[in-house]
Amino acid sequence: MISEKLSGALSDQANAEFYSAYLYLAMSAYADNAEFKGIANWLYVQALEEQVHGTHIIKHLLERGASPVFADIKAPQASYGNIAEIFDKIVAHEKHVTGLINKIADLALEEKDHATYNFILSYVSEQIEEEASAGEIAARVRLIKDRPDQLYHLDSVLGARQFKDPFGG
Ligand code: OFO
Repeated sequence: MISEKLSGALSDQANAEFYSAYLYLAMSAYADNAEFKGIANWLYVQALEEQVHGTHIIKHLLERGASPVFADIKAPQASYGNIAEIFDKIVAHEKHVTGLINKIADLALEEKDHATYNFILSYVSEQIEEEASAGEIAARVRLIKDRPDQLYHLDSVLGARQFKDPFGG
């Protein structure tokens, strides 16, 4: 049986994942309205992935006989100065999420809950990818700063992203 402390931490993490989904959706709406439809697509696909991250945690809690807690999801920032600001914020946000995941891994180890430790490791790996892809796009956006033609090229590249289940389900 999973401890109340660990189950609470996982419920909080599910909430953080759904907040991430909401944040990416708000960013996607901003990009869409600014006519960066490809970037809007990339962000929308990311929002879908975040929903899977959150749902997967809820399912894990149920499998372990725990009751997930469904708390309020705070409103995300909806307005941005430009595309560079969006990707810089994403990099900072994903680093923050990595910190949250690592704390859960620490707690699972401390409690010798190997099932939760094993479960959370997939999120540890996922965060490596999340930070890397956001960091790569942020760096490219910074490089092409004053060249709208290049930004539109990046927009069409990011428009090709398609949703795929991050856990391969
Ligand atoms: Fe769920 O990884 Fe991003 O936030």
